Amino acid sequence: MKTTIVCGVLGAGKTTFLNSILKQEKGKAVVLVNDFGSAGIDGEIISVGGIDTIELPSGCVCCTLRFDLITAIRKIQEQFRPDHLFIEPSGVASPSAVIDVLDTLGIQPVTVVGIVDATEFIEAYETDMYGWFFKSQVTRSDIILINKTDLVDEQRTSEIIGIVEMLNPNAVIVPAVNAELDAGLLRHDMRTPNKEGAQGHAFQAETITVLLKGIQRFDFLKAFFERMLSGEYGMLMRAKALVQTDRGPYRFDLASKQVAFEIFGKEVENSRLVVIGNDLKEEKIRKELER
Ligand SMILES: Nc1nc2c(ncn2[C@@H]2O[C@H](COP(=O)(O)OP(=O)(O)OP(=O)(O)O)[C@@H](O)[C@H]2O)c(=O)[nH]1
Ligand SMILES: [Mg+2]
Repeated sequence: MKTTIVCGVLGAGKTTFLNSILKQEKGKAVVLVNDFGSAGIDGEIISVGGIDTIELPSGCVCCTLRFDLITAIRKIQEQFRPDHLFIEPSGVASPSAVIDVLDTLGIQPVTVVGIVDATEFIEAYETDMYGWFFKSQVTRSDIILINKTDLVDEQRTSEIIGIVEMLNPNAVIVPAVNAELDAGLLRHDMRTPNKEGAQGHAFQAETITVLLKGIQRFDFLKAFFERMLSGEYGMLMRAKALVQTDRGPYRFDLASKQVAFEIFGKEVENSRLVVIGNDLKEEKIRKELER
């Protein structure tokens, strides 16, 4: 079983990458997601494409979930016997912990794809806003996608490539839009040896999950997502939702200080929204949504 680990900060484009690469996959693929308080949103987004998707409970693979991860991978091997396992750890995890687990289980070959969000990479790098695991996502990756290059100019993309090259001279670096990668590049003979060892992570963020009852008004939710950008609900890093609205099933995203929404491929039974950030105004958020 070959394994691809997809890492990158909150909202960088990991799930987008999976959806795109899975379309090119010829063998049997299974996806394991460990999302940061996502209430199963990523799992549902991926499985709508017909791919078997297993969710690890909310938490972080590099801290409390090591045992769960081992159990889940063993189960996947027995139950599905996939040719290719894709793992999307939460955006606040270092790939090292996952690589460690795969080593322990004797699983190879393993490729790590790191997704960099071009709109915030330089700020995150210069201010060290995510702590050490952010650099570790770059230094431990074999392929690095500089994603969302449609939202920055060429000069910015070149600057990012320069920094990424310096941090990881061995990686294959690919600028991308919508995390598109030619699957041919996903060779599994490119792992660089693990010099770093697993560490805990220092990043902290709050997460709020809101369950939305009944059919929601599309216009209201769109406006709510736009208001979230203004800072009135706290320091938001990421929000996402799957919602059954009066215009049908919709997926809403807030990432890279942008709001996006698109129609979702199937009816949403349990409409839900996840907000991740700091100093979140939970009461205000709930009051407005749980009316
Ligand atoms: N403009 C633009 N938007 C993108 C690009 N790639 C992804 N997005 C959007 O960014 C948002 C987040 O993408 P996801 O793929 O869900 O990101 P993620 O890394 O899986 O997010 P988490 O799992 O929550 O950490 C979605 O609205 C995507 O459509 C890109 O290249 N350009
Ligand atoms: Mg995701």
